[in-house]
Amino acid sequence: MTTLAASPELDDAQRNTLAAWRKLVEHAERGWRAPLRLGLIGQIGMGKSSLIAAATGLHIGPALGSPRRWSVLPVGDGNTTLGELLVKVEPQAAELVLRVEPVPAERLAQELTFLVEDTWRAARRPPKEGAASGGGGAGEELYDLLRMWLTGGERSKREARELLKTWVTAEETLQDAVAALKARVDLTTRSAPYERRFPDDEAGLTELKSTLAGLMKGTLADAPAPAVTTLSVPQSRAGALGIDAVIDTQGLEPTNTQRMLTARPDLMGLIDDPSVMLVVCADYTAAPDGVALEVLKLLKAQARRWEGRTLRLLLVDKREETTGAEAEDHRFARIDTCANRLRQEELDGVIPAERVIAIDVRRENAALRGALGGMVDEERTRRAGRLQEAIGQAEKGLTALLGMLRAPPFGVRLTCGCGGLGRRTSVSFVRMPRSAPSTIWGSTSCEAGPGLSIGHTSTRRSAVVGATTNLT
Ligand SMILES: Nc1nc2c(ncn2[C@@H]2O[C@H](COP(=O)(O)OP(=O)(O)OP(=O)(O)O)[C@@H](O)[C@H]2O)c(=O)[nH]1
Ligand SMILES: [Mg+2]
Repeated sequence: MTTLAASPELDDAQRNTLAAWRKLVEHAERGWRAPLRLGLIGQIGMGKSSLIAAATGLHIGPALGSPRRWSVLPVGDGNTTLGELLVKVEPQAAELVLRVEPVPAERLAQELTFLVEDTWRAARRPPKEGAASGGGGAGEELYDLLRMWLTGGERSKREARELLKTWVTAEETLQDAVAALKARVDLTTRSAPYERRFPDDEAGLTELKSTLAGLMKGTLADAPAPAVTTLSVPQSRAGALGIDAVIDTQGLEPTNTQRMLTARPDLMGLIDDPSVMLVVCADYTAAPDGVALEVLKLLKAQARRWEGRTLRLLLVDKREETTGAEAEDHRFARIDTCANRLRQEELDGVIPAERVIAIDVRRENAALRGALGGMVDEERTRRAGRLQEAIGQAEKGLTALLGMLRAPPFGVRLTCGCGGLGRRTSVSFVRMPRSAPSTIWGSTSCEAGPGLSIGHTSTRRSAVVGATTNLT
């Protein structure tokens, strides 16, 4: 196969131009192929984990009534999810696989030192100065985990704190206190990767539920502090959502939101990545709450770069009664009020009213799946649009080039996406004999004038790019 760039008829400038077009199509093709990932962001205790558990089939029995009963993902009063939790949908998998990427040992040691220092100093300060310890934010939950480990398993956080204070203040110097506490934690185990498999049935789910709960609370023997927890779920369980992965995040405190948000690389990573579909979960009665507003403002600041992001603002409806005409009217009014507020904040460009939705996960699983399915369709269309645009530009470029060369003795074929899902994408402009057949690799190719054939193939979802324009 001779590439067009290697043709002797072309000069260097023309070759460089070709390379630039190829890059453009390659980039769009990579975007097209990128896994369909959905991230949930919101204040602590808003209902992110419950929603994900319902949507991905991670429930024991039907996902009806209180999520605390059926959700396999840890659900609680807030501060429940620790680190990032990734639910991956695996087409071929037959069992549930839990993998934990730990918080690195150095960071654990550092946190432990901070914790001891805070406790030691606080215990020695006069009471009026003795404000609450802990750095707040993302580190706060790690502190709680460390407290649990140091003081032993199932104790309450308050009890754990008291016990820790007793041990720490028993030491003469701060240095001794740090050394004594470090000796109590097996940092090697607590920072080693962890993996477990569970059968994909009710018993397996029940076991997984308690394992995950123990992991997040720090009571699971020999398990690390989780930085990223990955849960692989068979496609048959997750159903036909079409999503490759759903990302659950650690909730944000409602105070100091802007600072907390920008200090969280995991959340900023999701916000900055235009290929991630986003659901911002907000409080039903207060939406758009502080966290939602800050996330939307950040997205607005990027709007020029990432136009048309696939995004929803989801009001988690936790009212006692969410069925019946009255409850329904209330919901419409609430969404309306929320949309008005977004307009006042000039955020309706980022999230128009029709993308504000409300769901009560206790009884609206079908609506939830419908909403997520709609996001997937929207994202696919958006990506296809980008790819088509890039192909269109490359085609125009090729036409111009062939015009410059005047009656070249060859034809051109544009191929891309032949690498297969997850493999390297190749985009090339191939020099073809003039007599080459007009249809190459199936229905997505088309004849484009005498000797010129522009073909595009994508092994996946090829129909969407079938509308390659004819260049005659
Ligand atoms: N009524 C009702 N309650 C819900 C819904 N979603 C979640 N809850 C309850 O809200 C509480 C918090 O839910 P989680 O799923 O733990 O919330 P989260 O956002 O993951 O919380 P963190 O991980 O702590 O940030 C739990 O008591 C759930 O039972 C919902 O749609 N309706
Ligand atoms: Mg959670």
